[in-house]
Amino acid sequence: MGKEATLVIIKPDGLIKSLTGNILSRLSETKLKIIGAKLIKVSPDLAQKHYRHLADKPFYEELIKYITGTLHGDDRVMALVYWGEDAIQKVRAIAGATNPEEATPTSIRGAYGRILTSGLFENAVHASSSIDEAQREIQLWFEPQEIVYPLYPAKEIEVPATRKYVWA
Ligand code: IDP
Ligand code: MG
Repeated sequence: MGKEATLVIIKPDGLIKSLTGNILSRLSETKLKIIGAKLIKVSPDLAQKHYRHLADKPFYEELIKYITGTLHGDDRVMALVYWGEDAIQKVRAIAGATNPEEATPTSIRGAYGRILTSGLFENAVHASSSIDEAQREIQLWFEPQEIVYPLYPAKEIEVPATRKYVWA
C-alpha cells in the first residue's frame, strides 16, 4: 500500500450512454483525488500502444475499434488520473470484473457493461491494473503539465516552432 496514481478512461459507450456523471459519482466513493482530467479523441496509434499487451487476442481488432470510437460512431473518451492510498485496487474494485457478466452488479461494469454479439466486453471504463502499468498508461495519455501533481520525473525541453490551432 501507499499513495499511488491510476488511470481511468471512460470509454465511448460510457460517454454515449451519458454515464459520465454516474461513473464519476461512483469513483468519488473512493475518496481519491482527481489530479488530471481531459476529454480526447483516441487515435489508432494511442489505442495500439495502450492495448499492446492484448495484440495477440482474438478480440484485439474489435477492441481497437471500441476504444477509438469507430464501434459506436463517437470517438470521445474521458481520461482521468486518480491519486491516493491504494488507488489502483480501490478503483478496480468499484470498476468491477473485466467481464461485465461476472462483475458484481453494483460495480460500474456490473451495472453498465454488456457483452456484444462479437464477444467483446463493452464495459464502460478502463482502470490501470498495477503500479507499473499505471505509470506507463498515464505517461502515454497525459503530458506532465496536464497533471496537477509532480507524479513522475519530468524534464524541460525547448520546443521548436510548431503549428497549432487558435481561435479565429
Ligand atoms: P481490464 O480492462 O479489466 O484491465 P484487460 O485484460 O486489460 O482488462 O482487457 C482490456 C479490455 O479488453 C477489457 O476492458 C475489455 O473491454 C476487453 N476484453 C478483455 N478480455 C476480453 C475477453 O476475453 N473477451 C472480450 N473482450 C475482452
Ligand atoms: Mg488492463
